[in-house]
Amino acid sequence: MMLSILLVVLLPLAVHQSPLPTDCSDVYRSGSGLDGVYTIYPAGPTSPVQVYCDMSKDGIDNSAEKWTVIQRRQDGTVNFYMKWNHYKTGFGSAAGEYWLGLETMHLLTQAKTYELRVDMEDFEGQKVFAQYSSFSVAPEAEGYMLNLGSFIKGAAGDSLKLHNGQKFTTTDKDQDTHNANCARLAFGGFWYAACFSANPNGVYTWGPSPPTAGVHWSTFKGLENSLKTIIMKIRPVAA
Ligand SMILES: [Ca+2]
Repeated sequence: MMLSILLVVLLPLAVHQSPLPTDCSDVYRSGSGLDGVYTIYPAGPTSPVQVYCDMSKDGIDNSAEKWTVIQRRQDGTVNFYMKWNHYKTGFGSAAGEYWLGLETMHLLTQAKTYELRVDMEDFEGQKVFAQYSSFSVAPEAEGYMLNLGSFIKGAAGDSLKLHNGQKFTTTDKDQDTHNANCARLAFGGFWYAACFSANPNGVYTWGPSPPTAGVHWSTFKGLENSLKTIIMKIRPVAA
């Protein structure tokens, strides 16, 4: 008796809800045009994920760009020297530094075709970016392999080419092409080859000559200078 009453009350509510947003472009479509933290549902209503939406206007027609931030470093407050399970499920805070999680990245990028933009800044205030035509992450059974389209534009240059087609490696899961474990050598977790030309998840270091591998984008600042900020963000490719 109790159950049937509940069903009568709850079902009409569920039916009339608008579709849950799967990414920041859906959030924007539902009427929220401001930068900030939002909840998305890449795997349906039981799996909410907090994410930062970069709704900044572009310089062309002043339309919002609706980027879903998947990785952000800016102040060293979050430890990125983490194990497989953390990189799989995500860590940090969507309001600050974080890693969205490989499983969520996979779910998002199997549902839509996304492009990738990587924004970065050095400690002298120079800002550059690198943009790629497509970005997707394979399922866990395929090692969360990175599938990257072509480098389109950006003064940062293409430091991800080496990492395209690589599986993800952490300190406790070596899937790179080096004899040793690149996550241990580079103090991070990434789609390492043997080992890297970009190291966005390295140890946050204040500027030059890091004692260990820092936050690097070799075609921008070489491997001697750690970056002040690096942000990886994705959005659906316009149909
Ligand atoms: Ca290895």
